[in-house]
Amino acid sequence: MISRIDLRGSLPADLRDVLPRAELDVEAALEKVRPICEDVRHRGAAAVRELTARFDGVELESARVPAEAITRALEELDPAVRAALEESIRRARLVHRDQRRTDTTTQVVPGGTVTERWVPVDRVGLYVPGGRAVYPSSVVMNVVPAQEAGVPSLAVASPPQKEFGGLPHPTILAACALLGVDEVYAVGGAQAVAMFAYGTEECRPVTMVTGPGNIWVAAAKRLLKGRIGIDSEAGPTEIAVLADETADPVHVAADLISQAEHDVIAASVLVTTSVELADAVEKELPGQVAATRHSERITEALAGRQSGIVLVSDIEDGLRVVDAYAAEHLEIQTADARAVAARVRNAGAIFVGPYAPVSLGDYMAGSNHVLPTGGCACHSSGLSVQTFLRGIHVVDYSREALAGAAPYVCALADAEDLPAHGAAIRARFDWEVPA
Ligand code: HSO
Ligand code: ZN
Repeated sequence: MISRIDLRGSLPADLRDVLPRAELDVEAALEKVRPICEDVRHRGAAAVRELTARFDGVELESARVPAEAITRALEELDPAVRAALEESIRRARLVHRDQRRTDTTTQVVPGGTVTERWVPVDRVGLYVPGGRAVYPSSVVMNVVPAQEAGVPSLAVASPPQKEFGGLPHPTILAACALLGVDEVYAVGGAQAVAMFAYGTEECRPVTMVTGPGNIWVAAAKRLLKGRIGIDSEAGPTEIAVLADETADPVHVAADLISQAEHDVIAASVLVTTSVELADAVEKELPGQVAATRHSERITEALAGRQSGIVLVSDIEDGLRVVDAYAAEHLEIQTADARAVAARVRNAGAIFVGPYAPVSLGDYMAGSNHVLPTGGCACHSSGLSVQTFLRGIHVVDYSREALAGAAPYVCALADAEDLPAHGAAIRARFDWEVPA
């Protein structure tokens, strides 16, 4: 059901060659998405309406979801789900509030300061997928950091669903209501990203688009990046577990299965020093998979070449392997898990010890679940308050402070053959460079 890679003995020089990984071909979708984006750019709301009829089979007079529909979705939400979402929002707010940054002022020389001022982007468009993956938890994970960053304007777009009268999925609307988001559009796919980027008669343009989506959404984000800011491109979900003989195979198997549940191309990787644990997990998987609802999807994900059990000689090698893999989610289930976790350098999020499964992080840990996939954790972080902030340097120098810098500026300007740069300084001192 899951393949094995034996790396006991010496590790290969480039571990990434032997570690399994799936890739999405976003490039190929770019050409299909380009005319859609152009159409929305030139014809605005009319184009959005026609594309929605074509792709979603829904005729809508307006893409904007009426306020009553959002309120009603919350009223009709299962109280247990409402309580869970409220608690998820509360915990996420605690963590993300602490990520806020304060401005810093550095005195570089007497009379010369640089202040770094943190300013949120003006307006964010959040894309929320419809169809099979209806994740109100992802609405929480995107909206909370934007709100805590102080983003003044936030709009959500999610595909219209035929079975809900052309509105986005009701749990998505209810999550928006709980978060205080009242600007919601029933638009999906590339046309939603284009609507946000260019704006239409119905929707003001945004400065940044975040949120997961299918390949068309990813392609539209890549195409329009620059005009708008985007978060990192979210690929299929990944879990890696670094475990030794102290780990419980029942828990390890359950955690591997939990993320395989997302997608047939989701990745579940166990890295272990213990052959006994590997055997026990392998023995445990079929029963647990058979007992769960999405067993077909999970079986395909576990059997795929992106998943596997990797055997290593010791924890040192295990750490090398998980660092090379740079998983979106990494669980540490070893003796002294905290100490091992502290040594990990590359992971989107780290889950320490037996009582911090990834599912906790998906919903209720307070951490963010929008994390770098595909190995991008070696250079990027997950969604946070920082994603929505810009640090603006404010330079404030007195005449004396500029005089002190003048000879240096002029010397470097001459060295770069940019004499007008030096002249801009000298003009302030009657064309003399101060001594
Ligand atoms: N594990 C997914 C997030 C998620 N799980 C949403 C359940 N719902 C990517 O981090
Ligand atoms: Zn998940």
